[in-house]
Amino acid sequence: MGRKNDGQDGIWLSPNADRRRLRDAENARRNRAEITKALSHGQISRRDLVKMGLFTAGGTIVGIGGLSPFVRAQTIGSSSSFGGGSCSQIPTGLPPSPTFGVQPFTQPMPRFDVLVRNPNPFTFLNPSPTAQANTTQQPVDPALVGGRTGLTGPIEGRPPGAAWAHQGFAQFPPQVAVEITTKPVTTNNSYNPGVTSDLNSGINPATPIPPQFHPSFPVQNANRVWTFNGTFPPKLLQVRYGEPVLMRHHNGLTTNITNNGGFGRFTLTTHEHNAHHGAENDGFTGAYFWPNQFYDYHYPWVLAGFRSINTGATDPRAGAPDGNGGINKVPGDWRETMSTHWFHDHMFTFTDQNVYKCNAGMNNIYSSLDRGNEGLNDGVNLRLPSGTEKDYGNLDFDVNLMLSDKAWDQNGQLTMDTLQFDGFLGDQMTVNFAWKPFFNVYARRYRFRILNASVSRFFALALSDNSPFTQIANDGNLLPFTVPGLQQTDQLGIAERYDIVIDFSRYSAGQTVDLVNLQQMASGKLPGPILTVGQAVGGQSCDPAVGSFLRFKVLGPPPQQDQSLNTDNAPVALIPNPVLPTVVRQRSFVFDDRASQDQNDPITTYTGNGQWGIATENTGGTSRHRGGSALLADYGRISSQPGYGTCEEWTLQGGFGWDHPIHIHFEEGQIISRNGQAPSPAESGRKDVYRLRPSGTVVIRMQFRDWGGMYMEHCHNTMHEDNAMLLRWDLDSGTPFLSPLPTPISKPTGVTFQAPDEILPNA
Ligand SMILES: [Cu+2]
Repeated sequence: MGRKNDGQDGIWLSPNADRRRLRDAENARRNRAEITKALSHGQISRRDLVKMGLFTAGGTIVGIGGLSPFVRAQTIGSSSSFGGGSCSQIPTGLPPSPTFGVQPFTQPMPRFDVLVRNPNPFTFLNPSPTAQANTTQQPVDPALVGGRTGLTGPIEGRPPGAAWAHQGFAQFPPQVAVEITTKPVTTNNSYNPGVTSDLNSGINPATPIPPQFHPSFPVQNANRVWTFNGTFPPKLLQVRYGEPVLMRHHNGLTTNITNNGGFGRFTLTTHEHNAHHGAENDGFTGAYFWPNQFYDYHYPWVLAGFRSINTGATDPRAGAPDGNGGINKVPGDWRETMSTHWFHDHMFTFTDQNVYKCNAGMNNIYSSLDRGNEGLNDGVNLRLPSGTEKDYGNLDFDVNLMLSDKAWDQNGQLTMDTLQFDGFLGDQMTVNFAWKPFFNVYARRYRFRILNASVSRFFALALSDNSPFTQIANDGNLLPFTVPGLQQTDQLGIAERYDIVIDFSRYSAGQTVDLVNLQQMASGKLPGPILTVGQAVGGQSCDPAVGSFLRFKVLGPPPQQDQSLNTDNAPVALIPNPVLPTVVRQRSFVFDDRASQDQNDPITTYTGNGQWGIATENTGGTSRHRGGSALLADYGRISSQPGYGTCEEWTLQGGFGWDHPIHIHFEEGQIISRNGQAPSPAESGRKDVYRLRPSGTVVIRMQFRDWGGMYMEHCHNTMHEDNAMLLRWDLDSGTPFLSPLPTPISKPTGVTFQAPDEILPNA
């Protein structure tokens, strides 16, 4: 272990803990909330906190002055035993979230709210979308510019000019417009679940949905929760290959930086995770935009390799539903077909807070292989559980699940301790922003697209009766072969997605079975022990987010026969891995703590006392633990410049007792080995998040092609990402790119550019 246990590790106070300790914890929470608030309002910097003596050199808060609720607490190590009867507990840093006497599994789980797709983007959107950022000027609210009046800024916050123009805008003109606005939360009066009420646990979509984690919990204040379109439940985007989308994202947050309920930042940048798109549409952490601005994201939805493979679009496996039972063939490699994505805020050093405020949605991608229609039998369609009514995109038996742990204060308002630099854990489980709901199912096969949208929590999932299920996808991608007969998932790290098929035909009407979290955590640094189902549902865990969190209630036989692919028994071939060209370069990245900063740009650099960083072979070869030096985030620093059109092998190294789920933007990778061993069947497909495991090393291969610009690599424990385990890598795809690419500097009056702060040697 690199750092001693200083009291920041998981302390889970029982709601029945001695009153003085609870009172101390509440006082400490208040004091810490004041600091969090000042940080989020930009009144103080993390560096100020160090000067004030509130942080240790290691970046953790010192146990003085009522700031740490743990000063007098007994600590529980991450590998501590569960049970022992002494710790029915609550999570790190906060008093227990009240549940107001409400029983779990008493509210229906809402299906996602399907975003409206509008035809004719060029006439639907006003102003019409443009290849380069629209720099039409508008007055800037003085609140955004220190009270100065009379200033103007662009209506679009995208960096201007050719280098940030939509790549391929003329070749792939948008055919669908989606308009979304991130707003303070309010009541949803236009819920579109995309399915009938019997498939949505009886929810009547015409009934307004207030922003509550449970109908008997308080309504969330507008400044505590910020969502896409300002409402619950989370939003679902449905797209298909060959149909470019223009997503116009409006920033509808207030211009008052302090109107955030104590956490979150009003500047936004949206990452479609892990789209194969130009970097101008990738939600680069420094390309954020301001209240009253919009940002046009152009999603061409092409198959990777489209410039060199199947360029004549002759292979029906490379295609998309055409709306009439046929296939619209597209160029590219059919083995690169993707299925389950999500999109979320990526604001520099505030991603954790903004995503935690519920600024996250999901994106289902439909293809000729994965059509969202289980009835169409054309020899290409894999007929995964979905439905048959529509040509594609049936959601009847294809269900998105967004898992996230939350915490709320004594008034039931969403809250967060942003000073938990090791990682923030909530003590309450939500699915689709609903606290411990139930979901009605018919006795047939269902596909669940399960996303871990937490800040720092890992999951391991099982059914409460230990029944088997089948994994069909990992991250965005269908596996080479289904993995049937699983009784629990692998660990599901932050931002990972597992698609699983559960066959409820073994149950009869009136029976229930729960989805259970087996993954105990006592620290945001890494997952602890994985419990058995018996232990997890038996209430033996110290971790209140362990146990049943979603109850399936079986309605009985389905109204129509299940026509989906039988994935219950033997492995079935889905999508083989793409064939990778020869590796031209190897790189290593070490994810470590005790990172340092060698730059001082006030905008592009993480200026605090950073906990986490990344070492490359160019920063001394290894991490500080190994005699090298990990660097804190600076989005003006170019750490790597892989060659356009090449394949590289990257070694991602963790260790020292932490687990980092590493996300590499833009390109899917294949795991070559994990600690020298071949990956498990469930990890043998393409990935975009790689859990390193404590002391783990993962070797992956990726090719870099089709689009260019500045992308990122970071830990997706967003607390680690924001403090400051993130780097920038650039891909130079030729004209119009400059090499090096200048760094965008976002201001309400417009984005300017500056030379990179640094290009690492041999990048
Ligand atoms: Cu991490």
